[in-house]
Amino acid sequence: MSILNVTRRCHDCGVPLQTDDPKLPGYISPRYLEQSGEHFALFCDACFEKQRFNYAPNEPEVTKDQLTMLADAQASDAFIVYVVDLFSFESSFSPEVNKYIENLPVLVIANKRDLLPKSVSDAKLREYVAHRFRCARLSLTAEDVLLTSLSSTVDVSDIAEVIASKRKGHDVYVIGPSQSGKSQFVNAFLRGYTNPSAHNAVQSLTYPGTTIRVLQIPLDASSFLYEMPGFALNNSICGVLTTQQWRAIYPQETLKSVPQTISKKEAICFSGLVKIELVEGEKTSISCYFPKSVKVKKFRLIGKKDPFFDGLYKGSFKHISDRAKEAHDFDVFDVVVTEEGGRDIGIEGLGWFSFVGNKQTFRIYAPKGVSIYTTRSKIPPKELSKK
Ligand SMILES: Nc1nc2c(ncn2[C@@H]2O[C@H](COP(=O)(O)OP(=O)(O)OP(=O)(O)O)[C@@H](O)[C@H]2O)c(=O)[nH]1
Ligand SMILES: [Mg+2]
Repeated sequence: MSILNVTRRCHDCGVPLQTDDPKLPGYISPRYLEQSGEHFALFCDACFEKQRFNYAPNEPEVTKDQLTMLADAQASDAFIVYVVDLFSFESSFSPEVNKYIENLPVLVIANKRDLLPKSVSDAKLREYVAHRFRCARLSLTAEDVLLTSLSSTVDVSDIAEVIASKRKGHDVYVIGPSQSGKSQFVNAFLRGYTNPSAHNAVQSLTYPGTTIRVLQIPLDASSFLYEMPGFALNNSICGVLTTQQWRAIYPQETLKSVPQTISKKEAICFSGLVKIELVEGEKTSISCYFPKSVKVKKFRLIGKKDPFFDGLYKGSFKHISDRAKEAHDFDVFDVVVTEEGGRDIGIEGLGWFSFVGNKQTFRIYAPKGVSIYTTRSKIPPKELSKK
């Protein structure tokens, strides 16, 4: 009786897979073949190289219910209180959301100021935040941004006054990404609140036309403040970690800059989550702003050896995502720096590094789906602030 052997083929190009000769079509590293179950789709190394370059950072997912709320906000000329987490918010904008609020008055609460060093001035941070909002096509100035470090005792009566004077009798919608501090703000607001209406003081209601529960606080006889559920963190590092891992990584104290240098043929890893390389440009000093628990480690790249992916394979990093364990679980972005001055490259939800722009090309490996961003420096590099 003859034996039927099923030949496995590349899921992309269809060429039969082989592990003998890397120079011939269909070559796949033996370890991928060993690890894969019978029903896994496999790619030859050549196709895999191609498909792991991804140039379109993800946007946060917004639900239909959230858009229903925003449509009401738009229709009623509401006042928007947009709460962001100063540690990381740069890729948290959704064009869908912004379409609804672009013509509404917006006050930004840039929260968690305590996580950023005191050495950077409030004025610079406010301008930085306004700039990021303008990049997202919301035309704000530094005047529209307030910095806060919210806690269970902080007094927000000055912010309540700003809102009262700017909302012109209209409803207020408190919106923003998950975990940015919206509830913390609303709780602080409630500490100085007296009900000016005949409505219930605070009510958790199913928002009309949706299935989401929302806090409603009367502001006068006919207008309310609504706290909207946060926008998803699906494009943040949080999206590829378990809740426990995310809690363990998230910064608990003010970030400190870790100085490093990077040259060609070197790679810097941020735990087992992100790797950066310098593809073009001179040796560059970088300041790394990552939570303390994220270990910053430099490797030399020798030949075809890649200590980052080898380390993931051997499980030798402290933080590894179950969703980013192998090379094909990572997106690769090449950031070509054309601007001069202080620049940042950040990984949403994990941290960023800053440097002086000098025509470098950085290659960033981040778990698939996690957004990276490049922008002017949130905290100007030391070399520039001395000048
Ligand atoms: N370090 C620091 N932590 C803060 C600050 N404000 C809020 N937090 C913490 O951030 C986390 C999220 O705060 P919440 O107020 O629940 O955030 P939220 O925007 O309501 O989040 P969702 O309900 O998920 O959309 C909590 O653990 C807070 O204790 C702040 O100013 N500094
Ligand atoms: Mg909340």
